[in-house]
Amino acid sequence: MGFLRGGLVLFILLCSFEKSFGSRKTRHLKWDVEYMFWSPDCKENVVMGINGQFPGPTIRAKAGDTISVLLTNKLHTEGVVIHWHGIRQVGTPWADGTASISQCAINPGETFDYRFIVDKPGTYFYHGHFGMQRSAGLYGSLIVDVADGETEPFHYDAEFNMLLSDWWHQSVHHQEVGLSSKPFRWIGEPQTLLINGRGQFNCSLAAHFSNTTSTNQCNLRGNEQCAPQILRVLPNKTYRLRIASTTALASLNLAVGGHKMVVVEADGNYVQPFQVEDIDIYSGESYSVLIRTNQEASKNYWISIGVRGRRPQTPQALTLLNYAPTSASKIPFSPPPITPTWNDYDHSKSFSNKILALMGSPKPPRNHDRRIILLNTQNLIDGFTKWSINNISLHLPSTPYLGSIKYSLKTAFDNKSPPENFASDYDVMKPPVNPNTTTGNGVYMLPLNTTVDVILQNANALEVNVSEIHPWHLHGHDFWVLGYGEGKFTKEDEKKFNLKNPPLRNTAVIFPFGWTALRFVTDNPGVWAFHCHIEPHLHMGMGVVFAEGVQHVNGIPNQALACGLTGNRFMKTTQN
Ligand SMILES: *[C@@H]1O[C@H](CO)[C@@H](O)[C@H](O)[C@H]1NC(C)=O
Ligand SMILES: *[C@@H]1O[C@H](CO)[C@@H](O)[C@H](O)[C@H]1NC(C)=O
Ligand SMILES: *[C@@H]1O[C@H](CO)[C@@H](O)[C@H](O)[C@H]1NC(C)=O
Ligand SMILES: *[C@@H]1O[C@H](CO)[C@@H](O)[C@H](O)[C@H]1NC(C)=O
Ligand SMILES: *[C@@H]1O[C@H](CO)[C@@H](O)[C@H](O)[C@H]1NC(C)=O
Ligand SMILES: *[C@@H]1O[C@H](CO)[C@@H](O)[C@H](O)[C@H]1NC(C)=O
Ligand SMILES: *[C@@H]1O[C@H](CO)[C@@H](O)[C@H](O)[C@H]1NC(C)=O
Ligand SMILES: [Cu+2]
Repeated sequence: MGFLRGGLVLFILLCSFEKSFGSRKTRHLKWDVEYMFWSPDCKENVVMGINGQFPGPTIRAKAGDTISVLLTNKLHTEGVVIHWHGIRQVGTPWADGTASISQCAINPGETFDYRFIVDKPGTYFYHGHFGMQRSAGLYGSLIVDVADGETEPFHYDAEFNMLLSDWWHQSVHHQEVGLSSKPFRWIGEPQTLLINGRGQFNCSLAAHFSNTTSTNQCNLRGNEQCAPQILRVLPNKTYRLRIASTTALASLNLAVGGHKMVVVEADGNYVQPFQVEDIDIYSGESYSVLIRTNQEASKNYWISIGVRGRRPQTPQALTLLNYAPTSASKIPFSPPPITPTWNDYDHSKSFSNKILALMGSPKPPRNHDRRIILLNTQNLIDGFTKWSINNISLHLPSTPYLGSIKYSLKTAFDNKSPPENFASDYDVMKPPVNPNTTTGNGVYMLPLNTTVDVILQNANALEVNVSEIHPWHLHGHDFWVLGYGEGKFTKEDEKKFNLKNPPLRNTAVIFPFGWTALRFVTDNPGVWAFHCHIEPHLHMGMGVVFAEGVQHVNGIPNQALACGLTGNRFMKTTQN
């Protein structure tokens, strides 16, 4: 009797457990990272692949799931880490995958268990975050569906995933040496733009529409590594395109010939739906757009991606929207959509300003506790070209901050707090009067439960009348984008902040000679990188580090600490 009753209670407990947590899974993955031959753009090269794939495998999970990636470094001579871009890592800051910040790089032959919860549905991706390994091809998609029983606030019949990147023929090692040489050698524009790791160099899928005889028509059978993935659709349906950009450099614009797009998600957050002909997407961003297949089904349509914000020297990336039952080999009747002029910033700003939070999204606190103004400048150190933030070019320490701050290892990095503003007489419209700057690795220490405003202030680079686009990405958080403006930010500009429905994002761009205002609340103990997502810019020092309530972080795995000064400490404690 007692046994039966006990059994019944256990049964009821199990049922209720199933109900609340039953759908939450741990998804176990085993990955090997290695260099391999691949032909991303029909020209064979060396890429950094995962389990023999490029791009790496797509992770698909449901909100609330735990992801466990047992990552083994099969590179022979360098460390590796992987960052899960857009995942906030609440409670697991050591799994953020930033070398020198959240963990020690994983040495050749070693394995690290990245274990974290994906708490929010959305379109995300992952990528290397050590040296310039993202440029070497270490990336893939991470898609989080709504939890069982939940629904998205929009309807669609099916979806496609489009991970966008840019590709150079020169090796990443060659690129890194060039960037850190005197005089500096710029990497130049990419040879090819890739969609899901596929592009075509020295031939065009749409050569017929070109008036130059130098453009060859691609001659692909369809099974090549560089053959485009065609989006096969049925008429009169709604498709969700999940678009993410992990480019090293290029700002992109995407359009679907003959079809309008309705933007519904940005960086894993729902936005108020709005319709556009094309979207701009910067490195580090993601969007979901809906398209309706309401065009003539007897034709195919181009999907085209082109470069913005820099004088383009890279052909458009193309693929086809193929309506069943039309043959995919049928060339569309009109040329691919034309990318808006590279320096038509009004077009870009108009798009950015349309992005607003969906009704019911969390609203920002009305006031800030602290305001950090970050001036972005291009500089020189002993003749080496750098990027700096408030006159400091970030040079990461050998001991990761998470461990060194947790264990108060004061000699691990510069304890002086970096500047929170810049000289009021600095003219952002002119090249720096004195271009000289210094390297540093100080940290902005942020107490918990603080509302922080960050004003990103763009400026003139070293060359007269040149100011570049920088997409800034924050780890560990989404921030509200309160506004964009021209010239130097002033106290007056604060009145124009959008506190009503600013979008939550993890990446926001600063336009040339402009500023962007962000707000976030320090509610996630950890050490978080905040940096320009352009790979060579970060490599040249364009980033800062925020430390947030690190004393509340418990359970850092020893493996994340096994280098630098924390490495010594870890060895001592295990010997005792
Ligand atoms: C481009 O393709 C043409 C024709 O297929 C070939 O002759 C030429 O060598 C190629 N150029 C490069 C740079 O690969
Ligand atoms: C090719 O030339 C025709 C006629 O001059 C022009 O209408 C068309 O826009 C051109 N196409 C491209 C891709 O330049
Ligand atoms: C799609 O819908 C349109 C209008 O609703 C209709 O005219 C057309 O026949 C439909 N096409 C197909 C293939 O169902
Ligand atoms: C900048 O540093 C260089 C040495 O790297 C020096 O020659 C130059 O005078 C400095 N410029 C200024 C304006 O201080
Ligand atoms: C950066 O540092 C140099 C050298 O100390 C100084 O002359 C210059 O004014 C500083 N620039 C800014 C933007 O603060
Ligand atoms: C955070 O700070 C606000 C006011 O600054 C206070 O009302 C609130 O209780 C604090 N929350 C926590 C969790 O400490
Ligand atoms: C920079 O821009 C200003 C204003 O548009 C112009 O007067 C000046 O000639 C430009 N200078 C150079 C070097 O291009
Ligand atoms: Cu940048």
